[in-house]
Amino acid sequence: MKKNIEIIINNSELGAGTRGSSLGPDAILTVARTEKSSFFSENKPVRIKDENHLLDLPNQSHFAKRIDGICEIYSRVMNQIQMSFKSSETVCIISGDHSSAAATIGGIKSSHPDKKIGVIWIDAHADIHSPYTTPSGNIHGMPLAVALNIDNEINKINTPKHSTIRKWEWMKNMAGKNEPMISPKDLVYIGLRDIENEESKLIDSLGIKNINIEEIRELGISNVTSTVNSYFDNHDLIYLSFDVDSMDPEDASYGTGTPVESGLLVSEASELIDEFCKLEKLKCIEFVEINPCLDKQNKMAKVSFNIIENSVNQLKNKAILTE
Ligand SMILES: [Mn+2]
Repeated sequence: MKKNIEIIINNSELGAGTRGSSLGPDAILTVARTEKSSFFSENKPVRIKDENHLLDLPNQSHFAKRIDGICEIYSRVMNQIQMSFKSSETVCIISGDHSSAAATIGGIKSSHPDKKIGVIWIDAHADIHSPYTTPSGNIHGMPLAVALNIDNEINKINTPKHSTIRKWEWMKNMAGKNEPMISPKDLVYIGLRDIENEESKLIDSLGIKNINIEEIRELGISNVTSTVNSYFDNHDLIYLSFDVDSMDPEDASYGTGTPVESGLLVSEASELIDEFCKLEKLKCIEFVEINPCLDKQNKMAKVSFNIIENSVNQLKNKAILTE
C-alpha cells in the first residue's frame, strides 16, 4: 500500500542570484526542532544530493548561470519525484531556489505521462524568462519557460552561447515525449507583482490566467479556490508551487532572495494553500526561496513551517478520507 505523503528536501541553490536559499530547508527543520515538533519524525524526508560546491568555481554560462549543475539537479529531482509517486499518493518538496520547479513538473509529467497537469504558481515573479530574455542569467527566473518549452525569441535581448542553448534544449525536453510538459492553459498565476516587460508581453500573448492580489481580496479566498478548481476542470492532477516571496515581506519576513512589497498577508497565503490542499486533484506541493541568511530570528522559516505543517496534514487527511 502507498504512503499518504512523501517529503523531499532539495538543498540546491544554483538557480538563485543571492546566496543562502540552500539553508532554507534546514532552517525549517531547525524551527520544527525548536518547537519540539514530531513533524519530521512522522514524515521523514528524503534528501536530494546538491551540487552547491559549483558556486565556488567561476560561472561559465552568462545567460543561464550554473546550467551544467542545474541539469544534473534536474535529473535527480525528476528521478526522486518519480520514485516518490511510486511509493506515495502525494508529494511535498521543500527546495532551495525556484529553478527546481521545472524538474518537479518534469517528474510529475514523466510519472503520469497520459495525465493533464494543472499548475498553480503563487509567486511575486512570473519565472518565465529564457536565456534569450533574462536580465540576470539566474535560472530561478526560468522554470516556467522550461516547462512550457518557450524561448520567447520575439522579445530577445541576449544571445546565449551554443553550449548554453544545448543544455537549455535538454531541460525543455527532459520529461520526454517530445512535447512541452504543460501548455499555457495549464497554468494559473497568483500574486504576481514584479514582472519584466519581456515576460508580460509573453503572458498576454499566451493568455495565461493571472489572479492578482487585488482580485484575491475582491473575490475572497474560497472564490479564488473554486475559480481555479473549475479552470482545471479537465485536468487530472494539480501541482502547487509556492514561492515565499509571494508574501508581503513586512508581514511575513525579508528572508527571501528577491522580496517585493505589497504581497499576500501570511494569513491569506496560509488560507489559500489550505484550501488548495483540500482539492482532490492536488497531488504535489513545493515550497521555495526561504533564505535564513537574509532574515532575523529565522522568521521566514517559522512562517513557512506553519504553512508546510498545515498543508501536509491537510493532504494526509484527504488521502485517509478517499481511501
Ligand atoms: Mn519564483
